[in-house]
Amino acid sequence: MAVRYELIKTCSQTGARLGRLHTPHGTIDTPAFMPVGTLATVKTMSPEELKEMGSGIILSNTYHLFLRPGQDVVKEAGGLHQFMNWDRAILTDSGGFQVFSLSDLRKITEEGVSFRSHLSGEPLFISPEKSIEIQNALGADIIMAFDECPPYPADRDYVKQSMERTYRWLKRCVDAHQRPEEQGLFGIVQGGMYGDLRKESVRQITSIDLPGYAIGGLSVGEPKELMYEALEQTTPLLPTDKPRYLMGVGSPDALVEGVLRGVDMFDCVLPTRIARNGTTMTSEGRIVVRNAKYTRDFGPLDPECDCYTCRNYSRAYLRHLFKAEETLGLRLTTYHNLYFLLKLMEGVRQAIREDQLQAFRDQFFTKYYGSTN
Ligand code: PRF
Ligand code: ZN
Repeated sequence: MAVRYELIKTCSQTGARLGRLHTPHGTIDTPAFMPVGTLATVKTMSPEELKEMGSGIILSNTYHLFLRPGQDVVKEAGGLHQFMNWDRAILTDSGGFQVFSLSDLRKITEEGVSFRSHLSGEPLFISPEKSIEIQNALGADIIMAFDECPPYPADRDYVKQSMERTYRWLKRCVDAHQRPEEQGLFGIVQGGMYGDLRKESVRQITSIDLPGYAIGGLSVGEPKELMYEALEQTTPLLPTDKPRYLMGVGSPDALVEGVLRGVDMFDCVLPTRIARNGTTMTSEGRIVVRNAKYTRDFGPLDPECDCYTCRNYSRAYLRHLFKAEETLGLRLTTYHNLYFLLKLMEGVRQAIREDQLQAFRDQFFTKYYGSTN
C-alpha cells in the first residue's frame, strides 16, 4: 500500500486524533498542515528551507502543471519529486476545483470539464481519467479524485446532482489509476451544506476502500459556523482507520476547530499568500509589517517565535524590505508564516497527547484573537 494511516490516539473529550501517515517519501505526524506549492514550488521557499521548518508534505496542483510545463516534461525529469528536488511527500489535487476557480468558459458534462486555459486561452478538457493520467505521470505520493465542488450558495437539487456525479467520477478514477502501489488515491466527500447530502456522499465515497478520504466543498464562502456544522455531520461517519483531509482550509482558528472535529490533514495558500503582501501570523494575532507603526520597531516579528526570521530580523527591517519592494521581504515573511502554522500543529499534537486540546484551544484563541471564540 502506497499510503497507510496509523491511528495512535483518539482524544477522550473531543474528536481529535493523533496519528502517523506513512508514504513512500516518509512518515508525517498528524494532524498536519501541508504548505501549498501550486507550480512545483512553494512560492519563494527552497526545499531546504521547507525541511528546516519541519514540513513533511507539500501540495501541488494537477491543473497548473498540466498547463505548464505539462506532465510529460515532469515525467521525463523523473517525476515531480526529482523535478523540484523535494524528497519528502507530495500530494497533488486533481484539477477540478482549480478549473472552476481559474479558467474561463468552463462547461461541465458527465464526461468531464471543458475549459479555456487561463494562460493561453487554448481550449482544453479534463476528465476523471485524464486527471488520474496526469497525476500518475507527476508521481505524487497521494493523488486526489476528480470531483465537482459546487459554489456556495447552491440549491439543493444542483448540489445533489453534483454529489452523485462526484461518486460516479470517483469510480472512473479508481478504474483509471495505474499505480496504486506507489500512489494512494483519496476520495472526496461533497454535498455542500446539506446534512443529508453530506451523509449520503460519505456513504457513497466510503463504499470504496481507499487509503484516505477528503472533505471537499467547504471554506467556499460560507460562514465558519456552517463549515463546523458540516464537519460535525461528516467526520463521525468516516472510517476511523483512514486519514481525513479538509481541503483548502488553513486559518489558525479553522485548523484547531477542524482537529477538534476529527480532521487529520489540511492545506491552504493563506499563510504564503498573505505573507507576500506583508501580513504575518504571530502568537498575538495578525501583524501587517508594511504598517508605518513598525518603522522604528526593532524587536522581532513574534517574540515567542524561534524561526529564522524572528531570530535574525526586526519588524522595522521587514517593513523596510516591503516598502523598498525587496524580494527578501517576501521570503522572510513566508518562512515565518509557514513555521507558525507548522509549530501550531506541533502544539496541537502535543496537546492531544496530553489530553489538553480544549485548554490549548482556549489559550491560543485568547492570545491570537483576543477571545475564546
Ligand atoms: N475539491 C478539490 N480541491 C479543493 C476543494 C474541493 O472541494 C476545496 C474546497 N475548499 C479546496 N480544494 N478537489
Ligand atoms: Zn518567526
